[in-house]
Amino acid sequence: MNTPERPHILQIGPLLPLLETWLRDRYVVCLLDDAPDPAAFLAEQGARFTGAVTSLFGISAEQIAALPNLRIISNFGVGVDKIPLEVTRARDIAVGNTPDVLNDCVADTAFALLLGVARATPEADRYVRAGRWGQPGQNSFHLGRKVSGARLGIVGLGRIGKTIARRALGFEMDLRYHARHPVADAPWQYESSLVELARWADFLVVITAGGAGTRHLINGPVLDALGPRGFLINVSRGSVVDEQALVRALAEKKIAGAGLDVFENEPRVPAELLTMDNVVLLPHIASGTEETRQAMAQRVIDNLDLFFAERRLVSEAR
Ligand code: NAP
Ligand code: 8YV
Repeated sequence: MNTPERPHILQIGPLLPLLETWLRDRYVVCLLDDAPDPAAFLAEQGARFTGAVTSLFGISAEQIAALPNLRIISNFGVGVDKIPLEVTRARDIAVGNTPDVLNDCVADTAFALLLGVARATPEADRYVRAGRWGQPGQNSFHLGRKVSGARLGIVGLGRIGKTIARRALGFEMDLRYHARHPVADAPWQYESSLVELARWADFLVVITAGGAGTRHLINGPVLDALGPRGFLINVSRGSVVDEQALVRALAEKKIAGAGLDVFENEPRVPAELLTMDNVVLLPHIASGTEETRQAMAQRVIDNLDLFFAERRLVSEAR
């Protein structure tokens, strides 16, 4: 008896090795990067793929157009700003993502950045490693800023924003938030004006969705309002912050510092930031723990398996 052929999946960009193994155990997987001429490959072979898996690389409208039988895109990540949803909707292509399983780790990373920049822990670490501690003629390490009890403004009170808010309770922080709409069950004060939230906050943590709707939400006026004693933390998408305005604000000491996990042109980081001690820089690792990445990989698989079995997803991005 013939067994039905397994669905063909187009893999866009490298993935967690464990996920690559799981995918190949279940499906016929083809890595687009292996093709010497990806566009020619898609033109010739695109019709055989019913599924695609991607992550931060996304998938372009042109690539989708070259996949006439595509039914599902399973994204390794909750943010789907690199997937053209207007195109997938028009073609009735399902888009799966990985919400909730990463809330804890992204919230933890927001606090790692917040504490890192306020207490200057990376800079202090460099000071110790350089043998400067206790050296004659060296001043003692400069004082940091107190986090416990400080004012935290959260921009985007979604799944991760709420998790960050709960972490802030442990630090007895005073909390307000901004989003386009107040959140019905949130006990914290809603601020309809982002500039006013920035003016109030000691720490402004950005955790909105990315994409066109939030591009450069954090701009010059918001940074001016945050002021010379305010810190910016970004764990959402680089596109949400006007990076040139941020570099200027840091260089001119218009804000106190920044903790950044994401950048406008990753993996490129503006050269000016590399020499600033009041900036903590991470290579987009907010969800990057063994536990969370494995849970995200499982969700990528579950979304595919459920879709091919029952035309449903565990978590669908809309
Ligand atoms: P979510 O539950 O959909 O929350 C998104 C929040 O953003 C909502 O509160 C939404 O509220 C707000 N928002 C959307 N557009 C806005 C706008 N124009 N102005 C102000 N607020 C706006 O998403 P989530 O699961 O918390 O994830 C949030 C994002 O974090 C993801 O989309 C992803 O880009 C990013 N992320 C980054 C990492 C990382 O590794 N650094 C990891 C995971 C996720 P309203 O609709 O009321 O405006
Ligand atoms: C990345 C993220 O997907 O979930 C998101 O939106 O940005 C991250 O979890 C992850 O780093 C994979 O590249």
